[in-house]
Amino acid sequence: NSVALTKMRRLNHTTILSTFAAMNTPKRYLITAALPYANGLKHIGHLAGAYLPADIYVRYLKAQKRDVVFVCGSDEHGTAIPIQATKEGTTAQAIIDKYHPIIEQNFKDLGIEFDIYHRTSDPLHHETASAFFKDLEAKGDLETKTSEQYFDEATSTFLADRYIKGTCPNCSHPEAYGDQCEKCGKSLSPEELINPVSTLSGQAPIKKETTHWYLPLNKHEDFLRQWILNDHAKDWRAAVVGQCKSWIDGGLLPRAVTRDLDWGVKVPLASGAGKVLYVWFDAPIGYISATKQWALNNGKDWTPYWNDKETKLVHFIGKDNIVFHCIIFPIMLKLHGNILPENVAANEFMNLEGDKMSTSKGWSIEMDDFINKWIKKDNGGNGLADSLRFYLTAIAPESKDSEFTWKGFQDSVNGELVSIFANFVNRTWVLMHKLCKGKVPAIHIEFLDDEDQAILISVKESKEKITELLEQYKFREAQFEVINLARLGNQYMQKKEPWILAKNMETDPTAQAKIDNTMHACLQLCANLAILINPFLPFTAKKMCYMMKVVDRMLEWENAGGFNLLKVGYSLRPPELLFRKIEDEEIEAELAQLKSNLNAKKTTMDNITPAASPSDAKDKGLKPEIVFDDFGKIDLRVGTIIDAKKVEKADKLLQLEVDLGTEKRTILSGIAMHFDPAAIVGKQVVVVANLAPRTMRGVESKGMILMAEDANGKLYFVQPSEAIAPGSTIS
Ligand code: B3M
Ligand code: ZN
Repeated sequence: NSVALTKMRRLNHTTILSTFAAMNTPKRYLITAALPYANGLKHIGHLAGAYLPADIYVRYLKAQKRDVVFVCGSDEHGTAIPIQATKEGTTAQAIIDKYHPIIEQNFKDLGIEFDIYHRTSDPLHHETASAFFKDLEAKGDLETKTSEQYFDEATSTFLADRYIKGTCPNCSHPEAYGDQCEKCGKSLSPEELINPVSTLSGQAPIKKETTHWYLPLNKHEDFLRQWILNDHAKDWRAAVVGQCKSWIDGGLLPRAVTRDLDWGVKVPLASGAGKVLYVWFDAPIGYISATKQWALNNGKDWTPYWNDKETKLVHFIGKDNIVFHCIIFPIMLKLHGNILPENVAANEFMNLEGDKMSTSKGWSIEMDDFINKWIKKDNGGNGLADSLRFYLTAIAPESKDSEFTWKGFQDSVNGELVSIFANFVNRTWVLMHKLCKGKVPAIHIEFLDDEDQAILISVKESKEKITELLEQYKFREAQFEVINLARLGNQYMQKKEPWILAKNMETDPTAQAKIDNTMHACLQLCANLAILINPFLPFTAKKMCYMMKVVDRMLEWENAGGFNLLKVGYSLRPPELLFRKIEDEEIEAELAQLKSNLNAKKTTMDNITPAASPSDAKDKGLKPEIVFDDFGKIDLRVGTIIDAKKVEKADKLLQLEVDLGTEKRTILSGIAMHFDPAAIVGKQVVVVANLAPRTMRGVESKGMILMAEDANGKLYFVQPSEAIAPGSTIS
């Protein structure tokens, strides 16, 4: 079969000039993963959102022998830390000293391999952040402004960020913080909160004058438009570009970059005594300090990683951090003379068993818990860290929110890792030991056939595809392709049936040669699988190297795609157990645990927090059942919008005048980001007419209008099918 042979040789000895080999390779890479707040344990949603995809990308780049530095570390400032200290009855310093090492170790146990895991409490970071601020201040890039800010009289504290809570103007979540609503992810300022209260005293704050430094984001709109909406519209994820667009289109405002707090990086100016840098000003600078520390540790120069245009900077984050990494930090970098990110690979959220993951509510799986329960208990010997990595990547929320379920974990591990990947590797090893004396068998050219050739071509093609997907940050699909290749391996072996040939040894003199060819191909395929799976499942790849008696260098990417990885005659070790099955009882125990965590937290939380808002039920199925009388209490009327205008200093609110037939009402509605006021005058709407009035921004809102929202967050008016008299009832 000489045709097959020539083709096989050609494929083996020429490199396919893929689009990527031809593509310009950056001189070096700097990869960052969001710095976790060291205020508590981190859950697997965090892992799936930023750290795991970043780690996969970095492992791939390193296998490509690229110059890459992967930085991360603890974010130890901001109000989240002292607040946790109060909760645990200790100091902020004690909190970060407790959580920093735990989180760092958790990442290690899950195979997330940073080149440096730094911390923002380090003096090097304080120096770096101070110098950065001073530079911008000296160049006149910051503005100062004196304004009235919320102040808690009971504790004599200015209330910024997490020291203030209130209702989210965007989604009505009653527990939104002064910097962000954790429910809908919107970035907020304390002024936007409805009915704000101090989280320190529980009292409504007063306003008091204070002076702060601001970064005038508004002055950089043109730059952002050009850089994001024009230059990166195609290569960034659609959701990232979309969020940026709505921020820019909504009009950017100057953003305070200092705070009246004593925990953080001190403002390095005499006039800033008693103030610190805003945590979101200092934290991303933490990427730079981490790079500096890495350079110091390794005798390297950090500067080209932040200053040379030939460096490719990529941030891995969760979607709630988009505005900081795509808008605020890039403006800071530009002003400071640094390079800008080439990409910001933000993931959506990963939910858990039908609800949003939340450590405080007890509805989450902490990395620490998973490690203690699953990995440590089994002596880490069975690839459970990789099993988790595998499932999290298989359901990676790359383009939409996804959902972790314990059943899904079980199905994914048992159905793909165990019965496809591990099964192929294990069968290959067992048969090779049984039929080929534990050595890599020779190839017998005269017996090679089309199937042998096809499997080699599949390896080449799959490597190309996986490479392409990884370069595009499509980790989920890339991993799927690796499993597909193992699936092909199983099919190939099934067709070849070497165990049948083995039975015909006496009658068929060619049987051993054919068995050798098949087992040779299967072994080479396993070696390829080790290389291709390595970015995703590094522990597994290592075990496979051990089985093959090869050094880790074999895992270099350029080695994949050929069938010459293992030398003929080389003797191999017995098979290792790569993964174990996940049993039903284990899944049931986890589900029961989750429910009891939730109940335990719920009893403690019921005393301190208001009841969940109706919108809590929004992202999952239906709200709890009600009786007709509950519904009957709501007075719904048809109204006609007769006037609409923006509310000053509230970019989300529209002030509507609504004709209700017998009276005209002023109603504030959080729809300003969605509708042009002029375009909605004349529209009919459904009004909750007997809702208690509420004052926002000094305007009394009497009633609420109903809106429908689709999965993309787009809003629609709810209205009668034809225009009818205002005041008409709805029931
Ligand atoms: N610590 C928020 C978070 O963990 C914040 C990220 C900082 S990245 C510079 O989601
Ligand atoms: Zn919200």
